[in-house]
Amino acid sequence: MTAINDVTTLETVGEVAVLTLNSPPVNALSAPVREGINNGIKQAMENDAVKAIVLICEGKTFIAGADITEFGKAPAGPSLFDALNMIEFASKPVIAAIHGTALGGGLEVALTCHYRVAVPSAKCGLPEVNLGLLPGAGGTQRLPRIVGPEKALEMVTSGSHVGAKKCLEMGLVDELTEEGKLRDGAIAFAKKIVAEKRPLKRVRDLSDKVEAARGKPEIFSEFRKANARKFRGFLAPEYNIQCIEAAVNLPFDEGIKVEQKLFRELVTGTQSAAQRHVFFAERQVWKLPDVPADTPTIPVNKVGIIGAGTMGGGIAMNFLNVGLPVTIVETKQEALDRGIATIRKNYENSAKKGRFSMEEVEKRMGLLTGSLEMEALADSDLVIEAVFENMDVKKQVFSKLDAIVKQGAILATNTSALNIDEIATAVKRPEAVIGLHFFSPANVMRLLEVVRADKTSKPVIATSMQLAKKIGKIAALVGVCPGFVGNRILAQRQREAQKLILEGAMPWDVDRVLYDFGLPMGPFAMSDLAGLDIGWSKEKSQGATIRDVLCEMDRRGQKTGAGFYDYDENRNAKPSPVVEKIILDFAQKKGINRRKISDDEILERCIYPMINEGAKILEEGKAIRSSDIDIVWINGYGFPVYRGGPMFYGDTVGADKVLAKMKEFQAQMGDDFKPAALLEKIVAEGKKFSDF
Ligand code: TC6
Repeated sequence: MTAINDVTTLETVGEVAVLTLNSPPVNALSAPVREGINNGIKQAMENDAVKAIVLICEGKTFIAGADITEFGKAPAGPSLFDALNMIEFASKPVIAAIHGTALGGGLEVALTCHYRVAVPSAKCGLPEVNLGLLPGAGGTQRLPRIVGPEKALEMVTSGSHVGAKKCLEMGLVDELTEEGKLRDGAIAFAKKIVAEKRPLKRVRDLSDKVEAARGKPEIFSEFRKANARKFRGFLAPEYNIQCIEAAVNLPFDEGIKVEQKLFRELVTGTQSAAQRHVFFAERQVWKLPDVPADTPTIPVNKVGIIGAGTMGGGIAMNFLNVGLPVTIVETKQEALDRGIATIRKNYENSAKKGRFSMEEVEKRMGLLTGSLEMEALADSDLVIEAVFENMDVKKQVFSKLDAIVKQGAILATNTSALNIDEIATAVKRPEAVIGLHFFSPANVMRLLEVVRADKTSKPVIATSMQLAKKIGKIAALVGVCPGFVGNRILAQRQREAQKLILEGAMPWDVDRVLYDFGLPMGPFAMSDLAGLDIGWSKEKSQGATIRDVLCEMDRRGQKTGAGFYDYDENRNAKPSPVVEKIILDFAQKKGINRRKISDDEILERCIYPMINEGAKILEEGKAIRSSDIDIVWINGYGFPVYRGGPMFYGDTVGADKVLAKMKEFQAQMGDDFKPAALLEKIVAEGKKFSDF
């Protein structure tokens, strides 16, 4: 065996050379890996005894793609194209042996090989679109030549991972080998190719599938139309589509030129930078500086939930979904029955949509027990309280739990606003108390804010994070403060949105600007959806806000057919002349001189105070890092991924510009816009939010 470099070895087994890459964690195509491929293939070519070459990886996976950390830096070592040419134009067959995942540049390497074998558990995909990119190493030109443009469009714009068996059917893989015996299987395959004198199969030379699609532009126009909603705001899906179009309409080398040009545009643009930031942020968020990975965790085999309302029921489903038994406690039989029936209905709806079988519904429901007695939670390892948002009620619940639930269990609250340190004073074991703030609908939304109180123990934190992963959430560890991270930042935007409609904008102006920015909906459409009367009571209403006035008129949102907007029978929203008049009258009564407000001002007033609040949260240590705040806002509130979250967006705009605007607004409108000390510091030191 010869070492080609630190990450590559070359070994000859009879007439087959085995080129092995070993660059943990995922064999990404870093400069040494590219060099290893390049020089390894060259050496194997120069050895006359070698008749075929197997390219295989050590560790958990085949090449998982380009090294994402290299994007944006000066190129070093041989280019990926040098290495690919070395493979594709080799005069001896090169066989990719795939296990784990062949992704992005990894699959592109495999596509330049003359043959591909894989174990049944392997997966292939071109997920570049999720990084705001396209497969820029020939992937968009080679893939449709094997699988046809329709399947290629689906793969490159979804970034989905396709299982080996499916790959075999599509022709992406030539043969499956026995699981765990990839090396032997690939060598045997190589020998067979040599013995049968099979010709070198270069994907670039295949033309039947792309030629068949030539002159059928409807393939692309229909695909664009069908996916317009999904792709809204993102550049990369459209660029990927254009590359597949080029593969269909142009000769291979011309298509490669289009691919390279569009790749360069994407890789140097802000969207891809944002999406790469999110890729790393999603991995960083699990790393807790003072709760190391080896912190002991508490085995959680039984979960208790208090409250069978929308929130409690949704939370319960998360655990039932992964096979954990749940006991749900309510005070009244009727409420309990209703809660359990809703869970069943949700599952049955999923089964009807084909997500799983009716047996699965019964299996999950079989794990659920209802009770009217808190004593039923005595042997739970984790109890989550999801009752009415009232401090006294919560404290009573916790004090009761303290007397009932076994020692060592985690006592969690799903509060979205109350002080968890205070809740913890109701028990004799405050170290067991933590906030698990689920977002509604709790069985759907990916975000979980794990709220660490003053006395929460590290095993309780570590267990909560581990459980979050198990139930498929993305969890951010945050500290106790009003609204925690997500809602605290939201409050800034809501305040400005309300002020803006009094000062001169209309709800639909504000909503349009934020929708165009990339949010799923604006604040007023959101209020209408949620119901304007959440937290509102007729008795206490004094007509002091626009909301009060609307609720008093029974304009309580979509459910009453009117709120900030008017709705038709299909719940389509229309700007409301009634609301316009209410707003104008209200502003007049308050002596506000309405003025024309520009779209820029709407955006800056809604978003910059959010960034500023994020800086305050960081300076108070309520979030570990700025990218955690981005994770919260992307996964809990639909902040556009292609803007990287509010803090990354702050860096895109420039902290100095954000600060200057905050100061300008502060001078005009007061201390709602007072810059955070950390914002001032970031600008003074020429730093970025992402440095914190
Ligand atoms: C491309 O190929 C473009 C080509 C155009 C031609 C130029 N680079 O996810 P995990 C790190 S674009 C650098 O926790 P898993 C990751 O940050 C690329 N680093 O593991 C983490 O580091 P940490 C297209 C990478 O087993 C560690 O590896 N490819 C890369 O849950 C472990 O990762 C993709 O988009 C990378 N490419 O999942 C695939 N990939 O430990 C991206 C991972 O310091 N990768 N790391 O935090 C994945 O989808 C997954 O990592 C996985 C493994 C499925 C390969």
